[in-house]
Amino acid sequence: MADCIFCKIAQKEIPSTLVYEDELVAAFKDLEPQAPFHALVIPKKHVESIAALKAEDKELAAHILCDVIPQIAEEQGLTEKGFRVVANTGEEGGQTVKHLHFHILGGRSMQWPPG
Ligand code: IU
Repeated sequence: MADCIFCKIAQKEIPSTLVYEDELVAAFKDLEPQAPFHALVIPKKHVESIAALKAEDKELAAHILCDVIPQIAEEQGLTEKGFRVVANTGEEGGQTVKHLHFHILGGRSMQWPPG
């Protein structure tokens, strides 16, 4: 999508610190990290949010959750101690960038409930 900053990051029109990339997915360090490790996993195709996922996106969503996130967690040494995955969705969900993204946060103890 022309004006989407995460599409531009996925297309490398805007630089980012990539931690993972394949044909379908990119993951890059968050510019305002909220934990010692904080990355965002995005589909390269524009999907607004979890609420906008369609049946045709099942393989993509499964790939992100079953393959990409566990691989990044393992590579970053987060698997044993644990980490948090967050997908803020919509206005009340606190989503500020309207391109689906999964935050991976790790390297410190997390609190619950979130704010
Ligand atoms: P949110 O779930 O939509 O609120 O998260 C958006 C995140 O994207 C937030 O943590 C920002 O720091 C992050 N981010 C970024 O890493 N690079 C950018 O160019 C922009 C936002 I815009």
